[in-house]
Amino acid sequence: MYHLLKGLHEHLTRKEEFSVIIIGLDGAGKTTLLEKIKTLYNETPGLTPDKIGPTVGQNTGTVTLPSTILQFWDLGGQRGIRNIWHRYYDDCHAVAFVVDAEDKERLSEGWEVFETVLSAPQILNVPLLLIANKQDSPNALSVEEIRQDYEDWHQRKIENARRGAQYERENDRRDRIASLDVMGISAIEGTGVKAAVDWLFIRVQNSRRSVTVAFFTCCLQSGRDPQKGIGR
Ligand SMILES: Nc1nc2c(ncn2[C@@H]2O[C@H](COP(=O)(O)OP(=O)(O)OP(=O)(O)O)[C@@H](O)[C@H]2O)c(=O)[nH]1
Ligand SMILES: [Mg+2]
Repeated sequence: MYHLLKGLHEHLTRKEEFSVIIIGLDGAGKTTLLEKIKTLYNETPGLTPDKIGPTVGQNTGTVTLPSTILQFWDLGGQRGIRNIWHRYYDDCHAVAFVVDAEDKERLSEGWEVFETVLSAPQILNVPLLLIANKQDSPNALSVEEIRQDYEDWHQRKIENARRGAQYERENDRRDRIASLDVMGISAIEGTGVKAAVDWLFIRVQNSRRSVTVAFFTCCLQSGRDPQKGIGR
């Protein structure tokens, strides 16, 4: 019992590291968001917007919170680069999908890409936050308008594809859409950025806790030492 409690204590007080991927179309503001996160949370400020160019590959940033380390992976959003995103899915604990709420012309393109992300089996149960960026712009759609635009787009799509297996898969996706969280930010001004990081932090913590509870329940039932982990 001593080992069990010691293991539980060590497990709960250890700073765990979680990976968050930031994806979305090119120009959505992902790198501006990452750099603003660095400025808000780290001693060394991130790059200012005038120093940021299109991302070819990835950028990373780390934020150390009292109990957790969040490692952000900002992935380039240009068409030719999107096909590397899936390589990050297996190891990520949360997904932030950024849309440019000001660029109405490209919303449909964004939703097409968003749907392929939603349907990736590796991240089916991973917390996913939809971020409506550029809320500082007077032309930006609000959070509610962005959600509505996505729902309308999705509705049109399933009406065009009400057939067999494809329609059945839509039921799973509809559940995810119903519980989809959308938050508005301005990566340039920093408005809403801390709230979005809080959301990601809370969601990865919650998923960690459910894994921890399942793990220690398993150890209690089997008499296994939790410090030795599963499978030894
Ligand atoms: N008005 C406004 N402009 C923004 C905001 N965030 C980013 N931008 C601008 O949007 C443009 C694209 O920003 P990036 O951060 O490079 O976009 P990205 O999503 O990283 O693009 P890729 O690296 O090509 O995938 C730049 O001109 C930014 O200054 C914002 O919150 N408000
Ligand atoms: Mg970028």
